[in-house]
Amino acid sequence: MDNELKTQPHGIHDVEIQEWLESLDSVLESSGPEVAAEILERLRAHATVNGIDLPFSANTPYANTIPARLEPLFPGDQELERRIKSLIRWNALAMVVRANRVEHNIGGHISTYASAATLYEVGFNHFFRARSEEFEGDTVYFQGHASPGIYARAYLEGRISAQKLENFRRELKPGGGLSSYPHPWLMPDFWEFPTVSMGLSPLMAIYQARFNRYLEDRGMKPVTDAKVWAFLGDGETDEPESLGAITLASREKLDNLIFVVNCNLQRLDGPVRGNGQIIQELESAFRGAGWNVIKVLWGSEWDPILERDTEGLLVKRMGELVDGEYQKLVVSSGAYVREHFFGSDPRLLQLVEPMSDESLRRLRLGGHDPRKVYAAYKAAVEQKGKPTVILARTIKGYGLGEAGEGKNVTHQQKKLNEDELREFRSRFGIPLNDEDCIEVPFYRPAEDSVEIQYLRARREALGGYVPTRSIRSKPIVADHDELFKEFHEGSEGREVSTTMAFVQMLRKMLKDPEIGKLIVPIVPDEARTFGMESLFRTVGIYSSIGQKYEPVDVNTLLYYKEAKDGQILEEGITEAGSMASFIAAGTAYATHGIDTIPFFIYYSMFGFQRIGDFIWAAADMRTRGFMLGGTAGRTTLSGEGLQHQDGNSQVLALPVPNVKAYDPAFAFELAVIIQDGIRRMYKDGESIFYYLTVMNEPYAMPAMPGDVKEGILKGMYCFRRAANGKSKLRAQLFGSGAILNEALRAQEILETKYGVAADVWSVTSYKELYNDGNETERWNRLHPSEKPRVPYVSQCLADAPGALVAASDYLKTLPNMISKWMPRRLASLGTDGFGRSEGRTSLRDFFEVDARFITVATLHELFADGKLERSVLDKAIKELGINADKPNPVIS
Ligand SMILES: Cc1ncc(C[n+]2csc(CCOP(=O)(O)OP(=O)(O)O)c2C)c(N)n1
Ligand SMILES: [Mg+2]
Repeated sequence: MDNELKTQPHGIHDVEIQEWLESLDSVLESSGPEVAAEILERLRAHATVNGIDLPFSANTPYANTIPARLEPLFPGDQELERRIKSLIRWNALAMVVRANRVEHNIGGHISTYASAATLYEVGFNHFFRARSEEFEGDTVYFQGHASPGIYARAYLEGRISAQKLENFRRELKPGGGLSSYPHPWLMPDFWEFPTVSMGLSPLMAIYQARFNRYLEDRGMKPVTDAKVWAFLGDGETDEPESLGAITLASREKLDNLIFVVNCNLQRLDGPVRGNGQIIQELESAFRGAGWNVIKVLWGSEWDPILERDTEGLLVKRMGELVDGEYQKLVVSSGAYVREHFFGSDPRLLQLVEPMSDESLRRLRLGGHDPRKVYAAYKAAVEQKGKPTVILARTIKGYGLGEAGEGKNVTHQQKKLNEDELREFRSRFGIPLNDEDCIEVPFYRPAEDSVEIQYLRARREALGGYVPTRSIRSKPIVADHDELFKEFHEGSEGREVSTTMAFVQMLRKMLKDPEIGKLIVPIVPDEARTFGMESLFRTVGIYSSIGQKYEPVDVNTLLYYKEAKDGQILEEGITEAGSMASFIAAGTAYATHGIDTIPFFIYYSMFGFQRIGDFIWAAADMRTRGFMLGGTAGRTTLSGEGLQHQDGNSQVLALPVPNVKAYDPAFAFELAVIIQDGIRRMYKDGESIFYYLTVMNEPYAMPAMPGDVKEGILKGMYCFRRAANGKSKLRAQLFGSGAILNEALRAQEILETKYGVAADVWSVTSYKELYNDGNETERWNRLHPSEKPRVPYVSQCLADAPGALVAASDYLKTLPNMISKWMPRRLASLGTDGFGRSEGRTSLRDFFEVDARFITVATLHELFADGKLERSVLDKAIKELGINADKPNPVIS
């Protein structure tokens, strides 16, 4: 009776709503969910036609996506799995607490894994398949801060020793330790993917899943049902990279991709969305992007209450609270939950009347309930045609109780007092007495215990241990001399740019019987800029669905050809996405046992500067391949101005230890570097990758002047000696990239006008020279009683007379950093400062790196050494038309 009288807003009687709900229930029962969905869809269309303005919402109610009645049976031994998980929880906590007892503030995280333990354990026991000879295996990106839990599991699995665990975050201790986070560079047999710089792994996982499809569609690996799993934090989703590529995943129908977002509603400082609901926000973003979204919000204890709630009041109430309120409930008593959550409506209170306060406090969340998590994972791996995201609600610091559960400070909690340790021990049933427990020892049951036996059996059934990294590809064999020889000859006067020369090399490599198939050209919507459009037709642009349209330029020779077995990854305007493809292709030697050779060519300013952190991750991951910064050089790229003209990237490449950075001037230099790079990476298996700047300024490519290969690779060689080596006035000019031509012109001016005989050196890599110099110095310092070694730069210049002048299209710091190994003072010219929209000639005047400025710098050095009259210098400045009072390009 009561109900009938109640009204909702707008004067609707509850009974009216009840009738609609009941008729839907009966359709559901008699005809099933598909028919019910169809009716609702028709109803929605009918409403729209009749002018009803239905608010758009991509959200579903704040409830589990999979209702209890559709849950599959849990296939494992739940109690045993709980015990194993508890041991892992304990050891994960122990390694952080112990590490911080030994060394105050060494860091580590407890609460992230504490919240995610069930999400991982269900995966480890039932889903993550290992890589093997027969099966490529699943790919798992672990949340970086959850690493203690992953180590603790590997300890139980017998893969990591107690000593290593003891040395968590103390990698330099005898016997080694464990890196703070997943770093393949530091633990190359264990970790595969660096994930701790947040936002990188979701994007990398998407492109990894797409690259797996690319390999299948090109017939390079068998079609399998292997999955890519990415575990993320809910706070992490605020990084633009996290959601930045989710539409690619749905567009490409990547049903081999599963995101698991650990929604503990907290990040480092506090709630992710105190005043909102992060789960609903993510649901609408992912659903809007076409993903399958599975929410795992409530644990099994809620099911009977939900069942009693025939009016949908509880689900409605669940959707009313903001995250800040939910967080408060986590840290509150059962009585508080009753009053503040259920107390909003007497009918809700009635639903939980028979339950004690304690049982209200113990109502679990979905992400802590293995049955709910299993159901979600099973649905995710069975999903067809779409990627899946699982939004699992958890509690940050779960199980830490007073020590941090659900508290704002929990992210950084690293120490527990004695009571807190005992409490944690009791809660998870760790068999340690009160005394032992406060020492926080690692605990591993005997090898023949049921726990260890079960854990091993589960992993055996899933093919082995995860994570494991191993190199599975076979080295390539040929040396490809024939392929590259043509480029040693020069262009016979024809003017070409190094970019054009590169594209020619690429075309030849694509035809090579050994490496042709392995090449993966990657472009972020820039192929035409680099003159690569001819490749569209010859090798095709990869498209998982081929080409459903007739391209507008089909009648031309170089039409835009998309194909299912296309080789080019034309990524569109996303340097980050392209880099993620580069990483996937450049690590396929480990993930797939396939030696794909990526060539990623892009606008050089948008590489190291824009996506530096992805490049750092690529380095950590031991990625192999070639990055080509096209349209490079602050003065060589004319017209484009301040945001395009790159004088930075050769400097920004310095900190990445395993990047070989070269600024070649000529086609033969490029050929030598690429050929050697292929040998080092794909034959000798070195964990290096290359950064090559290529330019768009056309000039005649000379032939290789003798055998200078070694010099090219080491970083410098003498390209053209002075005609008159006996001259009194001598100089050494160092040029790189397109600026080498300015040095060559300066050589002529100096000789013809001022009687200075200059040798010209091509400096292909300041980075190589710098590393060599430092390494030599270091060796000498540590081996004082041995014959000192001589840096390569010093060797080259041992007998080189005269003034020293360097010019490059990058910052002056590049030449300056090797000057200390030169026999005398060095004058450096470079392009420090903001670019300008101008032509090359004006730009080189503006930045003072052209032949005239090189000439003046040389004359000035000779004057400073007392070898030249000041009047000659003064005259030269005038003669060469240099404005001595022009603004300083660095700050103008
Ligand atoms: C790019 C980046 N910025 C900042 C950090 C520092 N940081 C580490 S963990 C963390 C909070 C993580 O919150 P969330 O993603 O919700 O993960 P949770 O620990 O809650 O599971 C922050 C800010 C980082 N690791 N990476
Ligand atoms: Mg979080």
